[in-house]
Amino acid sequence: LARGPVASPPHSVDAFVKEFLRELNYGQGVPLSRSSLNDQYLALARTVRGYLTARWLETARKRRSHTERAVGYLSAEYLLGRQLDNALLATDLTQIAEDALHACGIELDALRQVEVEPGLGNGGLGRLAACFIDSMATMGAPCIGYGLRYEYGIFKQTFVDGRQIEIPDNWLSMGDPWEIAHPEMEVPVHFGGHTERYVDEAGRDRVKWIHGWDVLGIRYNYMVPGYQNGVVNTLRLWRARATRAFDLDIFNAGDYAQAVRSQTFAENISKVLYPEDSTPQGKELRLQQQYFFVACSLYDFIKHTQPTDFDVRDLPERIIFQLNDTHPVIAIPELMRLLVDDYGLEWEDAWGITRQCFAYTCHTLLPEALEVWPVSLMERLLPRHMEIIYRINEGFLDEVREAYPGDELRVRRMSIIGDHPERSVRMAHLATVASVKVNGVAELHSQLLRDKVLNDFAELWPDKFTNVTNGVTPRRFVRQANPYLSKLITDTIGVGWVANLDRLEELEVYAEDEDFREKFRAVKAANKERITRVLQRRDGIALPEGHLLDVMVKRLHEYKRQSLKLLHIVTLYDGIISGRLDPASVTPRTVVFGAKAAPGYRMAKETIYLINSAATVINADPRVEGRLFMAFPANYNVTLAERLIPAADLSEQISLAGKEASGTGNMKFALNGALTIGTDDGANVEIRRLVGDDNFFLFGMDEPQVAELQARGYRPADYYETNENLRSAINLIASGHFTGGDRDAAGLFVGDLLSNDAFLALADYQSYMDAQARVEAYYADQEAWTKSAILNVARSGYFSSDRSMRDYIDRIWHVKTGV
Ligand code: 26V
Repeated sequence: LARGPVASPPHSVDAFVKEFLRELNYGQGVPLSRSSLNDQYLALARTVRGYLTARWLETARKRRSHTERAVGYLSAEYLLGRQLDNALLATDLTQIAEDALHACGIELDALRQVEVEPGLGNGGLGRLAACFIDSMATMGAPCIGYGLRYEYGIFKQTFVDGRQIEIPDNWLSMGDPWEIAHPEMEVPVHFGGHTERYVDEAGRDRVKWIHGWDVLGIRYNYMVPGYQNGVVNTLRLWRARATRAFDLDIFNAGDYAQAVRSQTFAENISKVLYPEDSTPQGKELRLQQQYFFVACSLYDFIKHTQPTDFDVRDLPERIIFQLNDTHPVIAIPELMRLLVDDYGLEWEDAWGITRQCFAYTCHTLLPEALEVWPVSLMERLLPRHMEIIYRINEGFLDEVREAYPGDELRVRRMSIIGDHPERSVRMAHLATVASVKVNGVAELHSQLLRDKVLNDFAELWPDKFTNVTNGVTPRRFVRQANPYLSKLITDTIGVGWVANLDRLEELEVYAEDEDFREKFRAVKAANKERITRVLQRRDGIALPEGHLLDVMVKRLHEYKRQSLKLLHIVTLYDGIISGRLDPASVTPRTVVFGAKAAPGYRMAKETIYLINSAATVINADPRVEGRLFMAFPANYNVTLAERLIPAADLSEQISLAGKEASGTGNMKFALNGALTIGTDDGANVEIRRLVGDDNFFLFGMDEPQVAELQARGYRPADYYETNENLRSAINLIASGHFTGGDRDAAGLFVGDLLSNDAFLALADYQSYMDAQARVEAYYADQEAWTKSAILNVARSGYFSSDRSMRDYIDRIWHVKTGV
């Protein structure tokens, strides 16, 4: 009898039908004739998963037998998107599945719609993690993703009278066929209590952490298939469960209800994703989440993935933990604790090991987004870790004093512990001190990290700092999301581009080919028809035909300046209704917004309300009919992105220069043949350099100009007073025209723009309007526009996350690829 893994089922329609019916009958317990759509979807998903399993086990077996260095990607978020199509593509089963289901009287497309996407992330950072694990699998690189299995992902957004309402995302309610639970694999995680000093048998001073309370980490595995290469890596997410001791004590004391409540308390840890993505709230539960998943992951890696005779001193040869922002940075003192307290290593030896095991990616430039944790909270929740952080800081500040004698100001600036407004741990400093490398996510961002945010550290350790420009997976965001374009590309240059996106450059010559251009336009038109059907069905929105499709989709944040986009639309509208603008001279345009606001972010929510209000009024006004249309489908997510981005003509990337670390939506649009209107910010800089100035609409101040204006003293009212169109547009909003006469409703928005405007929307307004005029003129020449769109595709191969992974491997991880 074979004790190893079974083989995959054969790649044939017959075999697929057999597996599918078996899953339906034995897995769901229903005959085909009585099965619901959900039964069918679950059976299909399990069937496809079955095809992956043998490869997954085989990948894991190979990895165990070659003890080469692996990457442990530590991320509090993975914004995965739907799994079915991706798994079908990876296994090359799409056609077989379609035929097999057809034989059973089922449409594959109907089952696709059933899947609820796992929204275990907020935005860019979480989606990036999902792209990275896809690319690592496709490159056959050893990588295990670690994170949290939130029971509730990012909230579902709905609009009631134009205002955002958040609905819990109960994504697991219909069952998740992709996860493999291991309830028997329990990892103990401790919190609270205090520490005690003692002397061990060898006469050494040691510390013991007397825990206050514990929870258990339950392992959930997800398969991460490479693109048609037989590799299947692992994403391991943790769920919190109460220990038995936790409730038994109280139970024995007779208070059953309290026992159940405390169980809930422990299990709350993995209950919900925090929906803030820029301003840390310093919430205790969030720190619990961070420590919980990181403690589980380190324990799991050391105890469960390494041979039993493994020596922790060899850890740097076996693993590099990549810290996805500061969220998992508590892993640093946790590893020190394991090495010193549990494995009995000397402090200096442990620190030498720890300093080789971590690398840190920073994803922001906003000072308010840098996480800090109050010392008081740390002492209460993780007393041993707080001691360790103090000791790390002592050693580090000695280093600083040695390098800069007498410079106590610098010592204070660089300290891991900050004093204002309260004593707290600066997680970015801790990460920087302990990491082999620190990277930003686009060239400009990395440079600003070096020159500004982490300047003192870059002076001390210049070689520690590096850049890895973000990327996106071409499997999901081109091959799956844009089947028409994919077919055109494959018909033209062959199929190799899907795993080697640089090959898109072979399309460059076709920009001059009239026949190809026509086909390219037909693809765009077909994608517009598709999004029209989607928005009709999903939101009841009727998109007009034949418009320039202008899309701004991203989290709602002031620095991203959805406000500026709104000012543009209102200016056009105002121009037409006031008679200053001849409607016939305005390019028919549909503007689509997609954006969630953090539930407690007032200004962001006001902006959503204003956009919705403007949409209602503008879409109903016959004076602009056929010229201007606005759509704001609720609940923008990965699934909608996959439909919307391929249809876009114009990509809005209009953040204030120096604020958007990279952006990744910008890359997805360019790869799908949209032209960008954008500032010199984040990865826009690199996109423009690669696609060329003629194929990109640049506007606005650059970062040095922004810094200069702010140093001079920025007065938004000056722009209002001197720019007539701007003044008129703002007045129209302030008058309550869009908000049913309610002036207060627009008050916060207008008031802030005129008196504060922290992100300089008014300063960039005229330049933005001029760039939009250039867009209109260029769009009128469809041949020229199409050429530029093709060149955007042909020159954007660099933005594959496969290339990002190459860069991480070469500059930071130094792991081997290929199986
Ligand atoms: C930050 C925080 C702050 C504490 C509260 C919870 C929370 C949750 C998520 C985040 C992440 C914000 C940083 C982020 O998403 N940055 C984005 O990362 C993208 C990938 O690198 C990049 O393309 C975007 O420009 C950047 O804004």
